[in-house]
Amino acid sequence: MNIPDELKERIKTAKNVAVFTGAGISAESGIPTFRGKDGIWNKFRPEELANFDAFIKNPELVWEWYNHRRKIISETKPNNGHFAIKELENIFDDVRVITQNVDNLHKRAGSKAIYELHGNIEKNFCIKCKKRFDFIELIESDKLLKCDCGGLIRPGVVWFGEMLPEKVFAEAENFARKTDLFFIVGTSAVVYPAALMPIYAKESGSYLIEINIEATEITYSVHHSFFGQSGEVLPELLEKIKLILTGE
Ligand code: BV8
Ligand code: ZN
Repeated sequence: MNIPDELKERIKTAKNVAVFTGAGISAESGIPTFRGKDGIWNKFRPEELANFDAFIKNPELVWEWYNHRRKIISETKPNNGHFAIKELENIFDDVRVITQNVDNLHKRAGSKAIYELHGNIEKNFCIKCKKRFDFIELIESDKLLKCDCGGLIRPGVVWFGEMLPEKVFAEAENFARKTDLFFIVGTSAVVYPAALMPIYAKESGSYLIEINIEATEITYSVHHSFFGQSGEVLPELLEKIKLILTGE
């Protein structure tokens, strides 16, 4: 793996590091991506399921789809890419994950600072009284669940057409603007406003590093891309960073 000289210099002085992730980082854990060839969207289109109207029109189908995804997630575990990101915390002063993923794998890998821009599939709430129903053992109950107020219980994820959690977004943006290094891992960078994060970082002088199996919408605007599986590239990059910092 070749590290450009400018990146070597940036690594030596970096303090604040963000890792912006998408579905691709969880692919090697066995969770299908959204738009890849085995993407979950291939069977359904976002417009069909990941939006509030679809849930009101056909709550059983949408609930079943999320339960299906929860089942997949419950059988997976973080991969070497997630663990390498966690390990960055031992190298740089302030490392934070800004994720679009709802699968909880960064938390299970031990990352301490995570901004979940699109919510979390294990969180649920009543659409009427907003009561939270986190970590229900939903997997047994394929059937739709109702709150004691009679309202439908929905997944605590951000659907298309919905606002992202304002405080989380603002804090993630604020940190992105303070970073020295900004990693972009396993995302097609087509979903907004999350895809603004790398732009905020670049505007503020951060060095952008993409890790993906192929070129994406963001490739033309990053400083350097490493093409390969994130579960392989990230651990290798971590070792290189350690060597650079020990002067070898
Ligand atoms: C909002 C939670 C408005 C739910 C998700 C036209 C143009 C621009 C924008 C829009 C538009 N029309 C509508 C919009 C807005 C829309 C949007 O951006 N649409 C896109 C599709 C065009 N955005 C919204 O609706 C957002 N809300 O705008 O609200 C508003 C404003 C004011 C007031 C009220 C409302 C809400 C967006 C959030 C949607 N929710 N998820 C759920 O999960 O079910 S989005 C969903 O996509 C996931 O969160 C996912 O993470 C995210 C992004 O996808 P990726 O993570 O990038 O995944 P993808 O499969 O695309 O790519 C995987 C990548 O990994 C690929 O590049 C692949 O090469 C790579 N890869 C694969 N394997 C590996 C790998 N890389 C490395 N290693 C590997 N092994
Ligand atoms: Zn309720």
